[in-house]
Amino acid sequence: MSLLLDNQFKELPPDKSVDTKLFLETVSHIPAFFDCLGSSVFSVIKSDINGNITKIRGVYLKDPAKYVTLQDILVAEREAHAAEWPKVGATLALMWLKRGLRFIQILLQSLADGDRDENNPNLIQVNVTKAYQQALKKYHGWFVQRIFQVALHAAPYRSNFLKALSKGEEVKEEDCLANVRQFLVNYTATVDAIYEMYTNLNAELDYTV
Ligand code: EIS
Repeated sequence: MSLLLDNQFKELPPDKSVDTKLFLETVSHIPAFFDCLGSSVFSVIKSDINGNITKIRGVYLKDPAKYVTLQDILVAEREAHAAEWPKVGATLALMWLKRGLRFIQILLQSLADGDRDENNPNLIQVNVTKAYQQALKKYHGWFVQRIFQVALHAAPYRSNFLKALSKGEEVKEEDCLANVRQFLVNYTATVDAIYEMYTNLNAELDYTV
């Protein structure tokens, strides 16, 4: 069974609200995936994403009945921290987490679409760079952009990456990509819904780190 299919995102309800508990359960499987990518540069990224998830979970567990959806959390924090919001609490953690999720979405979509460097068909640098430019680059100053360059050099070969997505099992490339495409349906809808929520609540910030 593929790693991706084991941890499918659920279909959203018609109002596109994201259930906090289900969301946290599903994203909590993502950090472990970094361990199979090999390089220690990925541990920096893993701990950043882990930190985001821990922060959102911490808020949720304080009052699960109050924070049924992610929007419930943002709205409550807007009321509680009017001066600092949205640069505070789980609102800030989810603001960054969604960018990492968007990065993964664009990377997987690009692989599924068959974007590749014809001269180096087993490299994924074109796919990773596309995802970085669209999801993260504008939020990074020169230093973090340098970290990206290091991570880019450490990116696995396409064949190894697809194998890792399939939990180390030898599956045919086409079968793996079919799994990726299926995974992307609810995943993309969820990430889109979170972006839309940040726009609607005017919660998006564009400072650089
Ligand atoms: C935020 O971090 C915190 O997350 C947030 C709060 O402290 C806030 C305060 O302003 O800062 O500084 C972090 C930023 N996070 C801001 C940078 C971390 C290192 C990022 C290095 C860039 C690497 C780009 C990725 C290259 C990957 C190559 C992959 C090859 C396969 C399947 C691979 C998936 C990769 C997913 C990459 C996601 C990167 C996410 C980075 C997010 C970021 O820029 S709070 O913390 O509120 O929770 O306390």
